Amino acid sequence: PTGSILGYPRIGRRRELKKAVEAFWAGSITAEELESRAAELRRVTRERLTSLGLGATDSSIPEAFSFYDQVLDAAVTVGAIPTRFESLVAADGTIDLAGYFTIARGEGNNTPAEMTKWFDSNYHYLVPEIGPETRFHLASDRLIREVAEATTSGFRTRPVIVGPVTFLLLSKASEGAPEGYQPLDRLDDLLPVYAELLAALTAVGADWVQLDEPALVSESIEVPRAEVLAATKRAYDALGAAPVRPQIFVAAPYGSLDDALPVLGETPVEAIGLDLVRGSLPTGFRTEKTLVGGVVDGHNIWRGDLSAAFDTLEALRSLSPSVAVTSSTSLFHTPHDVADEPLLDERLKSWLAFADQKVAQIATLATGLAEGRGAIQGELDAASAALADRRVAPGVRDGDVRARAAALTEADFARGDYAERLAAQEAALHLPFLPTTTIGSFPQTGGIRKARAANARGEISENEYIEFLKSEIKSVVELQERIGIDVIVHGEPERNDMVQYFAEHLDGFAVTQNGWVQSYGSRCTRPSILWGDVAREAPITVEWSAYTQSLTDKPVKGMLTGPVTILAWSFVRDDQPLGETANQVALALRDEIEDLEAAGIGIIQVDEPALRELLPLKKADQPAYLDWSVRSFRLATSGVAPKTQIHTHLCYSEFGVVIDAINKLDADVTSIEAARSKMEVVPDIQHSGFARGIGPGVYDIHSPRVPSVEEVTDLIEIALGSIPERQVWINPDCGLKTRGYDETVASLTNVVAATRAVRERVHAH
Ligand code: THG
Ligand code: ZN
Repeated sequence: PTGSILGYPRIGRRRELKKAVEAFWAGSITAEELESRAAELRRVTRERLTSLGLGATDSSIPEAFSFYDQVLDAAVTVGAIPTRFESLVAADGTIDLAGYFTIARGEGNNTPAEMTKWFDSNYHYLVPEIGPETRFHLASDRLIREVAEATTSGFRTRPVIVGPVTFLLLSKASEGAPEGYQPLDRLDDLLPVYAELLAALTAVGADWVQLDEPALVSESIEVPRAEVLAATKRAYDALGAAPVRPQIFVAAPYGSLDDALPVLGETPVEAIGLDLVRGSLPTGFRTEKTLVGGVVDGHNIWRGDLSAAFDTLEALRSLSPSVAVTSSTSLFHTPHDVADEPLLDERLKSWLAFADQKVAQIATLATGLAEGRGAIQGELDAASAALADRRVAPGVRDGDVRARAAALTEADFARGDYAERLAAQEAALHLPFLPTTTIGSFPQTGGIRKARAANARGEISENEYIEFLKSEIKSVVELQERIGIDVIVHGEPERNDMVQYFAEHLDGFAVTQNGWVQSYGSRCTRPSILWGDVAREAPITVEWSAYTQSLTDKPVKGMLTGPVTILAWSFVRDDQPLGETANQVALALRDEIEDLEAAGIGIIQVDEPALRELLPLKKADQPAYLDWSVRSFRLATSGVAPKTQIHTHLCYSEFGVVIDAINKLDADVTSIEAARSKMEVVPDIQHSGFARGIGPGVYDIHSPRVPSVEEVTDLIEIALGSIPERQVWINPDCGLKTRGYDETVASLTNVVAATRAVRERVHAH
């Protein structure tokens, strides 16, 4: 093939897959019905990709469907089923659709597979568990059936599966595995299963197979590089020697292959995919293999510089006589189609490319490769014109915003001495020992969602909606007072999403109607588009917080989303360094914080759950990232008086690498996720010399389980075991928006009871 993509959104233009999967979970459709809706989606996708210019029969179209997650698919394909789910495996070694979902979602006491971030994206995969007991075998013929389905309907598609090296590098050792055991130790047992799969794919008509090996570009892998490279060589020598197989295309999205490229070059694989958006053109490497240049960014929504992309492909020709074009990553990080956004500004739309537009761009570049630049000059010029228009369009560069950023000095990034702040805050807030609070959101009930939708449709007036939200806030405040929480929140009933809400209220952002992307499983988000200079026209949250404070004598905590998280969960302009954009968002937040303070709000939380998420995969890039991200948070928060207490919240575990950065945020109080890991992070925090307030979560909000008073007491005591008493705050792991009211009330009641018990125990000494 001369033009291809590494993958395509699986969820469907109107989230058809999400709806079908959730209907199956709810028991309202059968497995057969789910299968037939999925087959229909795959059929529509193949037709669509053909109409956008990919070859129907030349293996250009990836066969990359998944019901839930591609890593879980690979695990189920090779029979890597965690022992606790063994009962789901049929006598013939296979697992059905219901069993597949059970691994993803858990059942009773069997916890689901752990979920974690897929490279530096906002997608989350399920972590396979591999131990000496794992019995690799070809346990699912799903991929084989999908290729056969395509062949039967007149297509010749290219099956896609996570490659064996990445599969094992992303796995964790199973619970019973001996000390020092590494999943990669099992490579030689795994490869025959991949070889068997390759033979079966050949039998149903696959000419090519795509093996995704993104782990080869990442330096966040704990296995020593030399072992990774040796495994890569062994794996692809072995698969290359498989007696019956399609041609092998190894794709390496999310960065540059560096020293893994020559290693792959010495194996028998036929094609290598390079991410030439994140990575640059390799030097000193030549090959006869096909080099597939990933020059169209699969990870953002910009139309980009098509002419430069074509230049890169032409330069790639000096490395190999055979060059093809693809996306830098799978397109599943982008929404389906700009044409599905009738409400979006036409000028903005002309700068955008969602998945379908990117496919068309790739088809254009493929034509250019085959017929020369002249054949596509019109398209290249049109893309350049859109780019030029973007540079000069109103709002992209705002003189006032830029002047303000240019005038910043170091003083704008620093608060005063912490001891002084602490004394002022204690005098102002009068909080008890071990203060209790929540992370901010309360359950988003059906009633809240219905009212929001009715308001959006104009069925209830703005006034009625505001009154409704106020009554929600009032009942959430009363509830917290009844339970005995010390620092009160308003519960965020007015917010759909903690990023989109701010995007809707700031200049420089646009929001989409149908721009869904998969976050994990059936869950999707609609990232906002940050296209221009960011400014705040008017206060956003101040009225809600001030109203809340009018209802209670206890301190109310104002709730904002931090600059890094707003960037991480949006599609961000690519025409200036992220750090500059982050500072613009920070300045808008700084104004909001100043207004909250002036309205009498003495505690303000600025959430940064995504601080870890944007951390670059290459170690050399990490210090610069940590520097601008920390600075943007400090710019947002350092304008307040010493007596105003700044909180932050982080989740999604794995704090180790960023713990020093968390410290540098200089927040007065930091709440983190800790309950799920039984306070595992607490000693790390202590060793890092963290000297300010810290609230390790004592209630795992990811599960509907209500923790007992004893359980919470134990967790608090563990925290007190390594953190000085005066620093400790008591809070849940995360916001409560996904929980129901019954479990929330029961859990918070137990949290407060446990806190009181520990307070008494400590005071008795
Ligand atoms: N907001 C945004 N991005 C995020 C999160 C977020 N990325 C990381 C993390 N949180 C992902 N977690 C979730 C959790 C729940 C949902 C999506 C991502 C979710 N989505 C609804 C769904 O798919 O049904 C749709 C929500 C909506 O209607 O807006 O439940 O919190 N930006
Ligand atoms: Zn959280």
